[in-house]
Amino acid sequence: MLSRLIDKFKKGLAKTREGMVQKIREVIRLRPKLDEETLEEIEEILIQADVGIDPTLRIIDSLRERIASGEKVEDPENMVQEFLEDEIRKILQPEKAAPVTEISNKPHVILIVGVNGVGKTTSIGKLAQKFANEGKKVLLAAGDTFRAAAIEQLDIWATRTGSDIVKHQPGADSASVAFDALQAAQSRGSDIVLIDTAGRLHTKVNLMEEVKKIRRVIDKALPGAPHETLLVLDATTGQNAVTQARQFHETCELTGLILAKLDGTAKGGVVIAIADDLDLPVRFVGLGEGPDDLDDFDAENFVRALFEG
Ligand SMILES: Nc1nc2c(ncn2[C@@H]2O[C@H](COP(=O)(O)OP(=O)(O)O)[C@@H](O)[C@H]2O)c(=O)[nH]1
Ligand SMILES: [Mg+2]
Repeated sequence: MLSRLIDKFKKGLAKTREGMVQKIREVIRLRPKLDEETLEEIEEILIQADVGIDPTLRIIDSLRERIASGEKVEDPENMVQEFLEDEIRKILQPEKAAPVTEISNKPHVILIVGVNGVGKTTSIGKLAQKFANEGKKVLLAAGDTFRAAAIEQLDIWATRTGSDIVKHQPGADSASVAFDALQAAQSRGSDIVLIDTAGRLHTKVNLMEEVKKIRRVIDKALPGAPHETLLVLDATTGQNAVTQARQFHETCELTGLILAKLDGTAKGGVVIAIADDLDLPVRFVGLGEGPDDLDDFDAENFVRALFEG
């Protein structure tokens, strides 16, 4: 189970590993003397991999100190790799301490937000599959009422995962879809409610206000809900994902993140930038488009997958 997960992570992170870890190894192989120029090249590689400016500068500074300490380095390639692994693990550590999705509410309500096209609906489908696999009764709420296609897309996931769905006509008020979904969930005895929403730009005030309205209505239908509000980010957007997370966090009371499309991107370092910048756990990562391509995020697996192989 664990090794299957690591293999999946490894596959998903292959491009980030090539663009970051393997490039750093090459640099050191060519310039085993860990001088200022080598450090600058490593710094450049980390920034290219979207590790973020601040964490990169801190990592390089402490590497510089370590080198200046005069310790005899037998194998510079190995020393730097282990050093980076430790530093990255330290940055991701709070993630590890974060609580896993605790399901003590019935129904447990998860609101999903994010900008257009990041992978919200697909992530909901994958979460529905994950919960269905655990024997839970899942209800999906088609809160993205902007386009008929968005409702159909969620409907397909409902069928595929054997979940219930509450949907209204295109153009309907998404808060009322959420309200109806919660009433339906309570009368049908659903375990999990996953609420889809329309993509919104974090810069558009009225759309962000709409999320607040949805939240208020949900709380009215079931006091205390939503129990989780997860922001979906597209890993391929790199540093832009960090900006989005910051702004959504200000309005939407986020409890965690889903990092979609981590497969096939060379920008996987963004996980490090996000963990460094925000006090928010990455709960799940998307590693493909299929129903089983969503995994729990685990810092240790991430580091292992990034550096091994
Ligand atoms: N490769 C890959 N594609 C994904 C992932 N998650 C979503 N997608 C794709 O991204 C596109 C947009 O996804 P969608 O869920 O409709 O985004 P939404 O607008 O936020 O609801 C679709 O083509 C999905 O198949 C992922 O983890 N990996
Ligand atoms: Mg959608």
